[in-house]
Amino acid sequence: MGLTNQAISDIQTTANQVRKDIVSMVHAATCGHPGGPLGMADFMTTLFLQHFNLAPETLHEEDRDRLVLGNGHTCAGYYALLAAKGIIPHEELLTFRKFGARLQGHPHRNADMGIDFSTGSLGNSLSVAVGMAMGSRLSGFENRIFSISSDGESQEGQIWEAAMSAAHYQLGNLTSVVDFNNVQIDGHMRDVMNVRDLKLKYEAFGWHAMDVDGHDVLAIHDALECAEATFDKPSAIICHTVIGKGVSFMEDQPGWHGVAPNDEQLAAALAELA
Ligand SMILES: Cc1ncc(C[n+]2csc(CCOP(=O)(O)OP(=O)(O)O)c2C)c(N)n1
Repeated sequence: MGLTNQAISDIQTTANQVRKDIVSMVHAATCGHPGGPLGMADFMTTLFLQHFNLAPETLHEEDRDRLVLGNGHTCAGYYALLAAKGIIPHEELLTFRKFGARLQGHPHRNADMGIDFSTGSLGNSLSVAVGMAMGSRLSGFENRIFSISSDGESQEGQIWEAAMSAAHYQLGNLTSVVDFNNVQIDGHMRDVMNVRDLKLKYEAFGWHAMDVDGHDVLAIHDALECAEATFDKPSAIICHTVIGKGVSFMEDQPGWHGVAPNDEQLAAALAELA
C-alpha cells in the first residue's frame, strides 16, 4: 500500500522525539543503554505508528498484536513509544530506572502498559514469541506476533532452536526482527563473534527473510507489509542499523552501548536532534 509523504514525515518527527527522549531518559537515570534504541528508533517508530496495533483502546483486547523485545536493554525507546501512543504519560519517562518506578532498565511484563513479556536475559525472546504465535493460532486470532532481537542475541543457540520450531509449525503470524547494528557489548561483531549473513541463516531454517535498511522508513514499512502478506511461513526482517544513529558522536561506537551521556553530551545530542 505504500506510505503517504505525510505518514513518512509523521514517523520521522516521532522518531526524532523518541531519540530526544532516549538520551534525556538515560541522562536523567545516570545509567542505561542509549546506543541500541537510538539505532532502532526508525524501525520501532514505523512499527508502532503503522503496524503494531497497541493503543489505549486495544490495550486489554486478548487478540491484539503482541511484542517481545528480546534485547530488553534497549527499552528506553520502547517506553518512549508507549508514551507517544498515549499508553503511559510522557512525564513518566524521566522516572526511567528510578527505584520503585514502572520503567525499569529492562521491561517488566505489565498489562496496563501493554508490555507482553519481561526481558533482559538475552536469547529467550524468539522462543517466547513462537509460543505466543502458536497460542494465537490455536485461539483463532488474526493478530501478529513480533519478536525483536539483536545481532548479539543471535549468537545464542536458543534463538536457532526457536527459528527451527517456527518454520516447522509454519507460523505465518510471526515476524522476527533483528537489530543488526554490528555492535555488541564488547565491540564490533566481526571482532567478538561474527554472526555473518542472518538473512541466509533464516532462509536456511525455512523462513521468508528480508534485508532492510533500518533507517529507511518506507523500506521498513514495505518489509512489514510483506511479512503481513506471508501466511505459510514466518518472516524475518534483518534490520541494518547504525548504533547511536542521530547523535554523531555515538554512531557506530560500541562504547555507547551502555553509558549515560553527561550534561555536556546531553546538550550536544539534543542540539543535533533539534
Ligand atoms: C543471557 C545474557 N547474557 C548476557 C547479558 C548481558 N548483556 C546485556 S546487553 C549485551 C550485549 C548484547 O549485544 P547486542 O544486543 O547486539 O548489543 P547492542 O547492539 O545493543 O549494543 C550483553 C552481553 C544479558 N543481558 N543476557
